[in-house]
Amino acid sequence: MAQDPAAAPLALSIVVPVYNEAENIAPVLRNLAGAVKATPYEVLIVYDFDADTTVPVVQRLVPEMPQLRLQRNDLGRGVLNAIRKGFQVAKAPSVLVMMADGSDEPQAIDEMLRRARAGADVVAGSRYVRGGGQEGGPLLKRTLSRTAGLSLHWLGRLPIHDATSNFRMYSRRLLDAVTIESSAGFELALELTVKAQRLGMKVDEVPTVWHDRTAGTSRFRLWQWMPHYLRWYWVAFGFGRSAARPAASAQPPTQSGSSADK
Ligand SMILES: Nc1nc2c(ncn2[C@@H]2O[C@H](COP(=O)(O)OP(=O)(O)O)[C@@H](O)[C@H]2O)c(=O)[nH]1
Ligand SMILES: [Mg+2]
Repeated sequence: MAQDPAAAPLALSIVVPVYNEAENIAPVLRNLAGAVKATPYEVLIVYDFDADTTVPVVQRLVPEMPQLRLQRNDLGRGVLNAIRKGFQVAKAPSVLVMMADGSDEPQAIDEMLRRARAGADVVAGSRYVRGGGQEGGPLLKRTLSRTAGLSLHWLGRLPIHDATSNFRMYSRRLLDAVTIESSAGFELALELTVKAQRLGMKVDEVPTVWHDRTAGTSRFRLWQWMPHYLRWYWVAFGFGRSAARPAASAQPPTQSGSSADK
């Protein structure tokens, strides 16, 4: 899958936040490279600290996969800041977030990009539709995620069925239009989806199966992050502090964007 990243404008940036994923990263990247036909693309591996075990493994893979770029997250530790850093440096008009632990199926990416090119500003990898699914993971997390996704779809008029999966493609247009207010972990996907919907942008989905990791440990903090998810859940229903207020004051200093996140 050798390609010259300088040869043509990038079609897609893939942001992969990593935390000590030495055991997982090589098969995940090889699987990705084998699956994605949409070229050219870049893969941004975003790590928090130099001693992260993922880094040397990725360095060894670069000759084989020139589209890999190691990116140090200098916005503060944690997966949210790593993804924000990826958004800052991503160069393509479509930006996909994908995990490094094998949970996401790269076979869906080409179809996600087709939907993005057809005008969708958010394309979710969706577990709660025909052809999608979820394998493994804590029962409570799975149940809450499914309940949130399906209730937002059937009661909250969100056009997609999975509101919280972070395997999601965003348009640069959306990333430039919103001010990210998330402050915890993976609530970001819900925030961006709700804001895209409120901006009148198109939100679409592609079925995918999510697989729990087989190596390493999850750093998902269900109880700690739950209130953050709930905030965006209520905003989606039109309750709570509205995302329509000018958000410039909530803008982290490092984040680019305007206050157009109505
Ligand atoms: N940069 C960075 N990445 C992280 C951090 N925590 C988790 N990740 C990455 O985020 C992805 C999903 O994390 P994981 O803990 O498996 O969450 P889960 O899949 O929801 O259980 C993986 O690619 C992790 O390596 C962190 O603190 N910093
Ligand atoms: Mg995981």
